[in-house]
Amino acid sequence: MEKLIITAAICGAEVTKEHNPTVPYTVDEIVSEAEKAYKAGASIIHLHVREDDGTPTQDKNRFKECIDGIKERCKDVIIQPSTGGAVGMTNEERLQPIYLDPEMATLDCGTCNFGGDDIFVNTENTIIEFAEKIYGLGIKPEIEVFDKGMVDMALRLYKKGILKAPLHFNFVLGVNGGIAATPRDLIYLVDSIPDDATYTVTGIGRNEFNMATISIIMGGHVRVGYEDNIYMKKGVLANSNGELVEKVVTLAKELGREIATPDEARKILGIG
Ligand code: KMH
Ligand code: ZN
Repeated sequence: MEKLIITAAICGAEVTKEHNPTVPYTVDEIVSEAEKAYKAGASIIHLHVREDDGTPTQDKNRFKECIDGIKERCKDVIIQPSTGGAVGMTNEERLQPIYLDPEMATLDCGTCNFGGDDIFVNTENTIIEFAEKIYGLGIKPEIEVFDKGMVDMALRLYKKGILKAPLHFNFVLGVNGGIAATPRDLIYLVDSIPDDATYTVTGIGRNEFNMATISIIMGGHVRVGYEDNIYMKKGVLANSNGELVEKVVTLAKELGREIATPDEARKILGIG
């Protein structure tokens, strides 16, 4: 089986220090959390950034400071800025980090409820605009899927030539408003994508490690990190993103799956 690519989503836009005091806000904290995740075995850093007070931002300069710091301490890691940002941001705001020459960027392929009154809006025209800009800059998109209809949207745009093979998906299961984190629903998503596509699996909250385990067994890849879950197990907060990555490495080793280096991840994903 292909080696396992581990993505660390170290920060996100929603989780705060009130949830877990080690959630990173400052540039130093973000760089340090990225380094811990990288040293533990992550080959991709999925990156959101914050102001010092924790406010999510897509500011290009703030992204540049964080990306420069991460590149200095994690020489070969793949950096994947978010173009999702936080609920309520404009498209222009969200797109800023793609102009920093990253290797990857996210491409959210549909609209969904995001808990409470929040709606994460991605109209068809937004998806097309983002896709054209991302491919236009030679960046590999990771197609973010929160519900099955988003796979179908991606496949429609693929047939039209707007998305290009090989497609790489991130299946996010367990968002309050998206597809449930069940083995059945994960298999449904995996069965719906082309044979030459790759996928990673993100289980939200308490679903993080059971979804990761299923993906390790099925030949998919895994994303973990504070964006998605702040606990090592029920009632035990993680001390760092590195600890969450370490747990996936342990699971993978127990299940006989080797971990991909960043360069091996590039080959698997067709980057560069
Ligand atoms: N923060 C969510 C509203 C992405 O990174 O592309 C969107 C998100 C997806 O996190
Ligand atoms: Zn994200």
